[in-house]
Amino acid sequence: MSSIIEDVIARKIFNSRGEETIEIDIVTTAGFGRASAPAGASRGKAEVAPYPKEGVNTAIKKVEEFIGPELVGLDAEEQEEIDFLLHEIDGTKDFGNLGGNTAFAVSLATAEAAATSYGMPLFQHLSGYLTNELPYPLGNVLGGGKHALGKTLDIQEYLTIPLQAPSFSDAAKANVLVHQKVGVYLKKSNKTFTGGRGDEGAWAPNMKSENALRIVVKACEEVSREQGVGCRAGLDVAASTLWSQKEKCYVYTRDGIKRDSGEQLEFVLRLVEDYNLAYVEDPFHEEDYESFAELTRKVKKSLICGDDLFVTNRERLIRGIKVRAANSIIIKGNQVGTLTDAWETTRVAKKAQYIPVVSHRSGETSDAHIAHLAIAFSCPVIKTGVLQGERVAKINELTRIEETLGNRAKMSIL
Ligand code: 2PG
Ligand code: MG
Repeated sequence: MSSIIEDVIARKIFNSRGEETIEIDIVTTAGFGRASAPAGASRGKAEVAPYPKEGVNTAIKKVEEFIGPELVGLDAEEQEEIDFLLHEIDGTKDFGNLGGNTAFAVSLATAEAAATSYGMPLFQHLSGYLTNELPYPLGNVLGGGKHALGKTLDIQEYLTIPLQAPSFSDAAKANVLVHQKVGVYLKKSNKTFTGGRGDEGAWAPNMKSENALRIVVKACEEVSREQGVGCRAGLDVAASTLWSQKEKCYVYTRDGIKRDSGEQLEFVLRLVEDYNLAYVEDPFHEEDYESFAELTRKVKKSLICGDDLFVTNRERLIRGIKVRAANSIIIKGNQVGTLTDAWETTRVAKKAQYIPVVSHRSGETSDAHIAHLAIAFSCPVIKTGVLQGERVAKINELTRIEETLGNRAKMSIL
């Protein structure tokens, strides 16, 4: 059998922020898989633990002492069994023992090792030969919050999505053009702008929330006119990072404004309407299911997406579905730990007609597997930045997949 696991190797590498992270190699009789874990800066409270509390070195030791010996001899094709085993070895509810990042890197490397054992691309190994739909790229062009230093924007991410792009490569190009135009406008409107960017390659100017949104929307409209790709703007408010539990309000430090829950709802709703936003992620803090539900009821043509709210966790999603909080969910494998967990949550989302959005994290490596996951999980949207090596690694992988699919390649229906 080509996919029997012969070796498991763990090492420490750096992510795009220079933080240590884990990389796993899985060697099978005829294949090889390598995967590394990303890292969040604005993490949801209910995410699994990223590493054992002693850090990455301990995670590596645990792979060598416990995971490797258990996996050697198993068939890498048995993804569910291996993911279940990772939970068993860990023995906690939140991967506190092994670390969710450790589990995720092992899980993903296993999937890739199985795919290469049979000479298949990862997305085809996971979902079969008929799979042919590419996601729309949702790209971060401007931002601040926890992803930038100093006096910058209160809202974490200003995004663009080209919803009428005829192909993935047209869509990717449109996002780059929006990023470029936003840079030109920022330079014009602010003489002191240095061209500084945040963790995900988005511009990080010192300006007020709504002024920034005007610039992004203008750039989206111009690129749409020039390229015919229907670019619309979106936001990741990452509102848990603005929420003050003590004051019971959202504190916009740069804007010098505080908003209680009702005011936050009005504010976000007005932005959606005035700027025709296609997408709003985490407009409320991670425990406010009610406000999510109220906003979702009031918007007609936008995705309201839960990231910190759901943390890719099936139970949290089910709680949200019951009250129709949000209509979309961010899928980040390392928030739950294994591919099987992430897929299970995606499946529940699809059944409830929530749009799953496979996503990068602010600290990334050049690992491009989420490109394959977006297709395999048939996610109509992938959130993965526009510029910088670790972001374009995913975009470029999707361009290659589009080429491989040839005439069969289609953009998703959204
Ligand atoms: C987010 C992500 C990625 P982080 O909030 O959606 O953009 O940020 O990885 O820091 O959680
Ligand atoms: Mg987010």
